[in-house]
Amino acid sequence: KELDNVKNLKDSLVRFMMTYKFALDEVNTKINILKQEFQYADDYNPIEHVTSRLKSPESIISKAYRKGFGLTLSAIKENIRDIAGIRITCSFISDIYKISRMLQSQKDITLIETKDYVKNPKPNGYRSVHLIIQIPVFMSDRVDHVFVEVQIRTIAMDFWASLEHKIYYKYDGEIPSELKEELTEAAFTALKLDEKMEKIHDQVNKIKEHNQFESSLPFDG
Ligand code: 0O2
Repeated sequence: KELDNVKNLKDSLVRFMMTYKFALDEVNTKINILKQEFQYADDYNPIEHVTSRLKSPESIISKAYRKGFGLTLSAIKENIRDIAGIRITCSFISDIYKISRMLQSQKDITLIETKDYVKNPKPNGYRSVHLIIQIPVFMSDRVDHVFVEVQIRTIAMDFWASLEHKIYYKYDGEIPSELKEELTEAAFTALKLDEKMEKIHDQVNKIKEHNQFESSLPFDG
């Protein structure tokens, strides 16, 4: 009976998932607009790349089991807020906050939660800013308010996280302690690199501002 329930739930989930796909499409469009506008207006685009994914029905069900939520669509809809996930990779730490502010200021986006693992990294060294947002999806007969998880990180943070993620799955979550230590050290190196790059970025901006100021001065008679 339990297996039948899981199968029925899985079928309904396929339809349920469509709303999340539409929500992803909407947020992807928003990010694309920001990206193109940055390029035109600033000649500098802080968004390096964007990826998105829908959580598979299998991993939604296993998360619901693991967290002890009821196996109903409404319980899943309310409690699992990373079914639609978007990851934005940018160049500098300051860009993370710039992008985060821009998304939050859009009228149809409701910010539900911010997890700032850049200011408060996880013990293993994981850094990123996670926003749980909610956006309206207009269907033919209703408006659904859908949760989307937006992860914003630098290239260095992304490099570290993708390797750590692979290792985590390879060892089924039980990373040997020596490797764990090395990963935490690597996270620290990535942090130092981000800080160094931010400093250089600031210096370049100052030089640019100075040159713009100089060239705006009237010619000496
Ligand atoms: P995937 O394959 O990227 O979707 P949860 O961890 O989901 O039970 P919560 O509070 O929702 O609980 O998690 P949180 O802290 O917001 O982080 C969820 C997602 O952030 C993960 O999704 C990862 O994408 C990323 N993440 C968080 N911590 C780490 C980490 O230590 N290392 C790496 N590489 N990624 C991390 P999923 O579903 O685990 O994976």
